[in-house]
Amino acid sequence: AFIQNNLRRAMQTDQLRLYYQPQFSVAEQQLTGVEALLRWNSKRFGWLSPEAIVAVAEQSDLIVHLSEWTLRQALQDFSRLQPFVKRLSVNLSVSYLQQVPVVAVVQQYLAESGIAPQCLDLEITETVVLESSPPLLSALQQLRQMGISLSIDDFGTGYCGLSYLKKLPLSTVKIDRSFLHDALNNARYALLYHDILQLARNLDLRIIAEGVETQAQLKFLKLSHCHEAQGYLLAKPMPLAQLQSFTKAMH
Ligand code: G
Ligand code: G
Ligand code: MN
Ligand code: NA
Repeated sequence: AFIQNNLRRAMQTDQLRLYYQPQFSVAEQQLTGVEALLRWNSKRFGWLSPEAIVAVAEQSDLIVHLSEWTLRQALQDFSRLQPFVKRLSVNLSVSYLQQVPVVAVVQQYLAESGIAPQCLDLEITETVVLESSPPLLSALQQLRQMGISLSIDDFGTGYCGLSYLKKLPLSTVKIDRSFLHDALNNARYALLYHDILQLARNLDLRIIAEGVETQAQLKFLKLSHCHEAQGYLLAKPMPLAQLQSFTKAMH
């Protein structure tokens, strides 16, 4: 409860920040989009990981405020990146999606910011499968029909089978960075990585490789015809002002 109150105050006093990590096409290394990542430099606790912040928020209705703050702030920031950035990804906690009529909220924020739904991508984790209910599935379908894209984050780490890939209205899978790391250390894991890519391709999903840290990994992704890549090798998460210079310099 103590840390919850601190987080509540942090939100009220403008202490939360969004950083942005660029994503690139593997073939040409062109900027394809940016992912918003939550940051909180707490006076009391120092830098806290977004997982920790979200876990605290999920214990109460704070997750609703936090998710909506993030979505609204990211869309507002994104309007300042025009025309250099074409896609914005925002992580949404499944517990938020269960609590709120998310379609109406997203529609409202898009209208406020003047951003086209085709520019917005929402990242959810595989836990959505375990928690999925008919209303949640229907909300995801409506978001897709609006033109918003939906990504599965940390793909492969959720231990929940694969049949959900057909059931959920997904556009993208983001392959967890642990698989890429393993692929370059072990030939059998390299084959596994290829199989994951093939599976996603067969389902017409766009594929983003997470955690690209070395040239060798990037080369592996090129040879494997992976679509997009994100990672420290290409660009680290950065504040909006830095992203603005970064994207201008790329043009
Ligand atoms: O930025 P970093 O790599 O530390 O993020 C760690 C994890 O926290 C990532 O998996 C990311 O998806 C998640 N995360 C970052 N920002 C948010 C956010 O605003 N909301 C939610 N639900 N998760 C986030
Ligand atoms: O949503 P997700 O957890 O995938 O968010 C990406 C997280 O991974 C962020 O917290 C970001 O800081 C981190 N990250 C991004 N690129 C790299 C990378 O190349 N290597 C590692 N280890 N972490 C990364
Ligand atoms: Mn993510
Ligand atoms: Na991830």
